[in-house]
Amino acid sequence: MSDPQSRIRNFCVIAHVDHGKTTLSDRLIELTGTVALRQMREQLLDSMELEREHGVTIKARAVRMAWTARDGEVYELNLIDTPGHVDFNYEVSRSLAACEGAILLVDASQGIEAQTLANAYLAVEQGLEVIPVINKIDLPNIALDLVREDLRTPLGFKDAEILLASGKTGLGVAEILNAVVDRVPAPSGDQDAPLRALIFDSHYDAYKGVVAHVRIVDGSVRRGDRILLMATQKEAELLELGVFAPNAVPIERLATGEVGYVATGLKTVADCRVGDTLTLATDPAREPLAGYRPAKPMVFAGFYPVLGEEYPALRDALEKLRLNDASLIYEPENSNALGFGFRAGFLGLLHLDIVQERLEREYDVDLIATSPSVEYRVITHSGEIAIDNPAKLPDPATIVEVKEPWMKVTIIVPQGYVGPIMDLAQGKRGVLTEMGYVDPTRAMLTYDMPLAEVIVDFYDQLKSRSQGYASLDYELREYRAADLVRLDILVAGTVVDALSMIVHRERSMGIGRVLTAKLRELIPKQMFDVPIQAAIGGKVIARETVKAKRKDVLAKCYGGDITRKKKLLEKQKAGKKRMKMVGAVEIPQEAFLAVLRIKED
Ligand SMILES: Nc1nc2c(ncn2[C@@H]2O[C@H](COP(=O)(O)OP(=O)(O)OP(=O)(O)O)[C@@H](O)[C@H]2O)c(=O)[nH]1
Ligand SMILES: [Mg+2]
Repeated sequence: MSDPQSRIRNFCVIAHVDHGKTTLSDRLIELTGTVALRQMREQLLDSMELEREHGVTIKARAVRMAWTARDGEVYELNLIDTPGHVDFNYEVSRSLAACEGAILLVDASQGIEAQTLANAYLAVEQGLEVIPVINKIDLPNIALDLVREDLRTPLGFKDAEILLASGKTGLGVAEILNAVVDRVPAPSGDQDAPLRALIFDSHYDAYKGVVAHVRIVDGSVRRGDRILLMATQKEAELLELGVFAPNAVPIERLATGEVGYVATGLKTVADCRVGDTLTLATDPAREPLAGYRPAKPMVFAGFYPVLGEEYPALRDALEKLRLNDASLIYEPENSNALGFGFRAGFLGLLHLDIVQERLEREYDVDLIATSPSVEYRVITHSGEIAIDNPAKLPDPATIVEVKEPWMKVTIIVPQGYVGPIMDLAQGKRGVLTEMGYVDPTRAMLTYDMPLAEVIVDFYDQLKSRSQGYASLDYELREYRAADLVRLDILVAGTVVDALSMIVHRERSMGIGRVLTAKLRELIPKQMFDVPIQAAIGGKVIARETVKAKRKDVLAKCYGGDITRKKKLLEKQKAGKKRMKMVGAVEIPQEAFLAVLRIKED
């Protein structure tokens, strides 16, 4: 028998969103007999309620499988299913660091898309063996030759390397497992060296504390070992370690090259960071592993409890959630309108939505989210500062220059839609930098575009103008100076800091007008007239008024129908949940997000 380490294969499944990673993982899990058939369900690895509802993977998930290869030996395969959405790219890059190989899936009916390229490049950069697989070949009317062309030209694969499969019917799945065994190298770590394990993910368990998901790079670890976290210098005794199959199954020992989990018993996030190296306290490694670059949040928003007394609950919830989400960052923030809350940073708008939903569902806190903002770099006479909350933009007199983030935006779109997409990009201050073709039917456009424009309904517009066919990827290019000013909103004469935004001076008038009009619709009538004003540097540029209400709600009911009355009151109560009293005026959640729905015309 060969040495066990030579029979380990660590690989992940990467692709554009919806190209079938999780469904294919189901088939891999089934064919290897990892889960009993009666316990199988579709998209097994999307175990979070939110993932199942949205049909989208949010978290990378690891699974250990056993596979008897053509040489008759049993191999230990560690699979990581990754998310495809651009916001969760950090999950992908961390997963890649735990693997020697990657299966790159391409939907046969779509061809390669923006995220296919982005993820493939990531895998190649990290030195992984990439196995290209054309998936969903059960679908009718597919043009396999075009998809092969996609994989040949932009990505440089050879026809002979490309596998065909269907995660739906199971076709080609055994070939994929065999290719993993044949093409992906075994892990190369040193069994006799001191333990070095890379923490690529973590979650929190009420009983076991912080559970670190690890890839053992060198050495091995056993139950009962005393471990040391190299970055934080925290020690802990391992009460449990194990593998994901895909549920946690305790085992006695994890050896070089293996993927599994260790329960640290630690109670605070900061002690056991994703990217840190775990070693033995009794025989520590000298050098930690390279780890990861920290996640780079792109959009920021304030989270405030609807009820002030829920602040501690929100703080606890964020802390716990942070354990399951290495890319979430936050710090306390104080708003004169909304009170005590947090400013949190996200990888994108979907990430923001997901975090908000998880906080409300899993931790049962009601919160108000302010409109998302990007991070600005402000050069003042006394130095440079980063501003992620528009309300904090300093006095214009002290500002030399304001810079905003610009992205490199890649769009893949069928030729027929190139015109409308170019119009859209130009309207968003986009500058075309490159135009090429991925195959004879589809163009690839590269733009430089301000992130602030990308986050305001660019994706939705892109989809609607291309009938769903365009795909999008973006990454930070650089910070560029622009003529930016702070637009303040006054409700009943008081500045509501949570509604402030940073806008282009040229467009500030238009935005001020649209925003005040929008707010007039969204802010419910009060017992008195409520003026809503937009101002720049104290100068009012737009004004609307919410007229005082005349009748109370019940006046709408005819007769004495009590159930109807009740319903109406209940509805009103539910609506209230998402309201915040600002001075004497109630402002609903939607008002804080109105900024996102601004369309000037
Ligand atoms: N016809 C067909 N449909 C498939 C196949 N594989 C997946 N699908 C469908 O494609 C959709 C997306 O599948 P998922 O497995 O969730 O895709 P994913 O790549 O994991 O998606 P994300 O994790 O959100 O990026 C689902 O509606 C699946 O039922 C296949 O081989 N054939
Ligand atoms: Mg998935």
